[in-house]
Amino acid sequence: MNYENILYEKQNGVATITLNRPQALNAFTPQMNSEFQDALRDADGDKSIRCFLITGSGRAFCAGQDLKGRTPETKGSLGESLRERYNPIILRLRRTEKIAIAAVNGVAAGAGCNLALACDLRIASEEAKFIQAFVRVGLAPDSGGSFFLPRLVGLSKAMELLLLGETVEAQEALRLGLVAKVVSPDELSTTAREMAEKTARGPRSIGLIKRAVNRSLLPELEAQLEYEASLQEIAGRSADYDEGVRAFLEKRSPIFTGK
Ligand code: T3D
Repeated sequence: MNYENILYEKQNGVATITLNRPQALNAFTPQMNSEFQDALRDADGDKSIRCFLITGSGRAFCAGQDLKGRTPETKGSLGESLRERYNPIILRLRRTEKIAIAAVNGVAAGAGCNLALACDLRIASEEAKFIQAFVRVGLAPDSGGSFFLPRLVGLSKAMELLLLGETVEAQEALRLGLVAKVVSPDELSTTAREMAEKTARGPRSIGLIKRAVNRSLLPELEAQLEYEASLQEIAGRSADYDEGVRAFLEKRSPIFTGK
């Protein structure tokens, strides 16, 4: 497959995928999603690769779903979109023995935030921000946000972040345990690559460590992803979601009615 919306390279046991739509803060279109899934599938099937390194180009990591394709006329079924486009990514990242690292170079919002949370390790630039943006546009969390976030930061903080949709800056993310390390923007790619190559050079047990942790999580994760999709189907049909998307595209605050 020729990639237009991602960059993909393999070196020293590490497959690096760079989301590459900087003009839209690397928001996911169906094409970028399909390219990302294809690259992950390739890396997962390549015996020389033991680590995935995921990052974004420009000033963002990923702003989640591209909302320009989500007007009332074009939005379609959000539940189906999650089942086809997002849940397979999250499941592959968790099911594989290969280690997934997110190098969060800038803002990570919505499904972009939860893509980072699904990875085994996150290293953030001082400019990174984490936003559970769903509520801002009238949606519920998806891509595993309702699964990973409470496990990472505890129930109380998770509810605060999900219900209020406020921005978590990099240092706060470190304090909360959302990320393993914060470095300057200049250091991010070198430090993330060093971490990735270290895991790629690690003993056989690296994959077994992931399997051990996954065993306690995976059955619940699969069920939760499906449940999120069914809830997002409801949210996607609401008047508030249409208003949320319209307001985002018109660069104004939404006026929600609870309907
Ligand atoms: O639909 C389904 O299939 C279900 C799945 C849903 C999963 C989801 O991810 S839902 C959540 C979608 N994402 C969001 O709600 C986040 C939307 N973006 C933002 O809230 C803000 O852009 C940020 C907080 C991330 C960053 O703010 P800021 O002020 O730094 O940048 P900006 O000016 O808002 O954005 C810069 C450009 O990127 C701008 O384009 P322009 O005006 O320069 O032409 C903006 O429209 C574009 N952009 C940012 N995010 C998206 C986007 N374009 C399309 N979709 C986006 N998600």
